[in-house]
Amino acid sequence: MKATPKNTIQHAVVTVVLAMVLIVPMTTISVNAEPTDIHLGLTVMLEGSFDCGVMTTDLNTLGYLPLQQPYDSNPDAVWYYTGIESVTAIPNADVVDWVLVELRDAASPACATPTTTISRQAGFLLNDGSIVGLDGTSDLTFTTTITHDLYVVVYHRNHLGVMSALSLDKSTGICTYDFTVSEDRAYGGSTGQKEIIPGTWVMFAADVTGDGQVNNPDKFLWYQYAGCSGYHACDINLDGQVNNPDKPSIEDYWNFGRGSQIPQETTLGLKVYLQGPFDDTEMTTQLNSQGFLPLKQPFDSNSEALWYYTGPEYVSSIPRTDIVDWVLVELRDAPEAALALPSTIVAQEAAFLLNDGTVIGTDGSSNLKFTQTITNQLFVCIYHRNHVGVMSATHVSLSDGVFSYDFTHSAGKAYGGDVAHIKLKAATWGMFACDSNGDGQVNNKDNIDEPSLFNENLGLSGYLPHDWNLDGQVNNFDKLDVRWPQNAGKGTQIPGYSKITGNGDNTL
Ligand SMILES: [Ca+2]
Ligand SMILES: [Ca+2]
Ligand SMILES: [Ca+2]
Ligand SMILES: [Ca+2]
Repeated sequence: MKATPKNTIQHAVVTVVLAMVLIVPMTTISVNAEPTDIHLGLTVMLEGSFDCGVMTTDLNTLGYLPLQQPYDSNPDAVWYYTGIESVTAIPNADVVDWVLVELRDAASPACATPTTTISRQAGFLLNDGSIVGLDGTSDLTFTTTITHDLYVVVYHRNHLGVMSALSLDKSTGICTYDFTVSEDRAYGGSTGQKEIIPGTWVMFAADVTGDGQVNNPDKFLWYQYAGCSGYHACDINLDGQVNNPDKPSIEDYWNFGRGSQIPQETTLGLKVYLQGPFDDTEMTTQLNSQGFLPLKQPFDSNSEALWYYTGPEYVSSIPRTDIVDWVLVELRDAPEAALALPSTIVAQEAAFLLNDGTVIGTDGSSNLKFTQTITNQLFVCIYHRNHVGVMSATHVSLSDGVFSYDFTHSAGKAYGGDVAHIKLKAATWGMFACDSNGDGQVNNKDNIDEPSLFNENLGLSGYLPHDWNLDGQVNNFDKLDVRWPQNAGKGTQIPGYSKITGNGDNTL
């Protein structure tokens, strides 16, 4: 996967949240539009520094705690945060360490993915487990608007973060939540946090790399820095030294293999049809059955095409028989459709299109996932190498944890309406075929003007730009049936790529 310069869509479970303040796509508008103060009374415990019901404060007494929040130290960490919280002195002798608190606004915990994050703030963890603000005593306070339900995430720089399994009661403006009293307080239950003594639950130690997993890279890093002292990610028990007391937590018999249960991905549920292979109820899979589908994504084949993309998506074999072809999915982040210009692209990924129109990842089973922060609204573009690309007419909204969009069931589902895609049959719409050169327009350049002339390809078989119906051959079925005369003059309506069409250069 890859890869616009800005970001990626990922299948990986471990991801990075990039923005300091994240805004949920405003799919619904709250009746409580005015921001309000939310006082958080949170309690968590860290496994590393846990000692007889409280936590040690060695980093504090040794003078190792930094005066500025440390979550900007590792851009690859799940908790990477560039906030400017700082103090002139550590305000309280009971401070254990800095923690990062994140608010997510979602209809359910499963939906509370990174895109639902609305605010973050660094604070201090005291030895009794309470989290306080920079003055060392008062509750952490956020001023924000909650549209759905409020979930809270707590990160520590070398422990696995936790998210509340329950939404916080915000009716009084004071939200208390104690993670330590039951496994069910953390999302993921006993895989989300650890019972350290009977009845007390703590955050799992030893994610020294900050990637949300405890595994070999943590162990390797620890051995690399063994013997160091100070404020160090590898000092798992927070005693100021990377020393033997840290070791059990990175050995196989302790937290090895654990991973954060905080929802980290957002799923895309997309449906689109291609006109060429559409066969009354679904699309044909003849390129697949004849073995013509390439194992590497094909969108690097034409640097002049609108869909030119050099990502590394590759499969060792085509994972299922109902795959029609590769498509390229692109995410744009803009306040409205008309402003979703190429400069708003935040991610691209090549994927497989199934014969029922479903878009899936290269693993052959999962929906596409992405971890981008959408600060405005999410718009989705879909490209095919010889069909005309489409963009969602409206922003894509989150439902049950999935950003779902179906381009197929009405003219208005593609931006631009009935000139953006074609009616295949009643209440069924698909992408225009015949854009052989990928410039977003169907005209003579796709047919008789280009060096790769249709007629010169006539009779060839394989994975070919002029095989508009995707049956594996360039033949008169592509040219002589309704598609070419019907589509000549059509062009993509994707913002930034649309042009005036019907310029007289469109006839056979
Ligand atoms: Ca790790
Ligand atoms: Ca230590
Ligand atoms: Ca074209
Ligand atoms: Ca054909």
